[in-house]
Amino acid sequence: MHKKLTILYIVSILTAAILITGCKPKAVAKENSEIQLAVFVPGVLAGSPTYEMMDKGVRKAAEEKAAEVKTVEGGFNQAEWKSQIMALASEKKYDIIVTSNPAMPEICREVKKIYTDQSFLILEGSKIENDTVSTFLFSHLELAYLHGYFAGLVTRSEMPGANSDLKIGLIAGQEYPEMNQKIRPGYLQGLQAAAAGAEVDFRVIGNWYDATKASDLAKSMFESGVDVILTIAGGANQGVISAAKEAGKYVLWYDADGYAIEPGTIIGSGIIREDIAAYEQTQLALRGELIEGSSVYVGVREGFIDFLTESDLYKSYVPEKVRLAQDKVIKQFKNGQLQLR
Ligand code: RBF
Repeated sequence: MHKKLTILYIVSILTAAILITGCKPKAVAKENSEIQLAVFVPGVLAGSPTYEMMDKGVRKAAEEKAAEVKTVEGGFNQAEWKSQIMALASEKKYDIIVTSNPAMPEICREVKKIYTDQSFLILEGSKIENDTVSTFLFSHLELAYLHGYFAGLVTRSEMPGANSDLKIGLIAGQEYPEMNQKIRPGYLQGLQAAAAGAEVDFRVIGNWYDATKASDLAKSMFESGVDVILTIAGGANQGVISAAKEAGKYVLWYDADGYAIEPGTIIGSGIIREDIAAYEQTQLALRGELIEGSSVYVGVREGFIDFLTESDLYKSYVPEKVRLAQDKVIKQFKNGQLQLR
């Protein structure tokens, strides 16, 4: 009798466990040939390397499993993104919709309230409690710190484009929480570590495509004593490059290898490995192992963020003294001595 009760007890616990875990459906659990994935680009692919990396990563994982991918460019009218995501979800055929930028989690959560079976993965997205969408976030504090530190070394240096003012610039497409709470503070913190008392001139374009406005802003910044600008403005970055080239000043490229775009003008480049994040998370989804509401937060130490120092162009335009100092701080992030989250 006692034994029977124990068995009953174990069976009921197991049933409860199955029911509880069963409540958290996994993203994908089908035959590979039936799997269809969607990538939603909140903007356009051209000129925004992180979006291109996302698409590339999803496609690589999909190819390995013969799954299909549909990529939709949402364009620059942000008011349309929600209805575009809603339209994708209403098709009820995409096992997961992958997208990227800090504004997307909220939009996807709202759509998820209506299409409850639709799974989402949002790169560059922050989690909330009891989340219904999966997010993958990179430490912008760390990447911006590395740029700020490098810009501090440059503005203090004897490089041909550097003047005696300790002033650096940051141009953003838009102001958004990640920009104001992570990128700007990280950039300033890095700058102060390399050049105490130096200033950041921060300007906002108001969109992610207006290269003419970006160029005007950059010109006025250079005229006011800025010698190096970090530009985070998608397609509008081109305007910053042309202004810098004309003025003999410098540009930092934030999140993808930019050295070859304008050698000698783009003298520093960071990278966010959004392709690897997209690839690995899509692989998880394709195996049915991406748990809804999961979140990941990574930085330099985990290998998803870096400042690129191996390029010959970097080596030829940046003096050794500056490179050695930059190497030191990168190493501190890599070995965990420095960590900003
Ligand atoms: N970054 C881009 O490179 N291109 C874009 O079109 C773009 N659009 C954005 C729209 C919104 C609403 C927000 C919040 C951010 C956008 N970003 C864009 C910034 C992007 O998510 C990321 O922070 C930066 O590209 C730096 O990696």
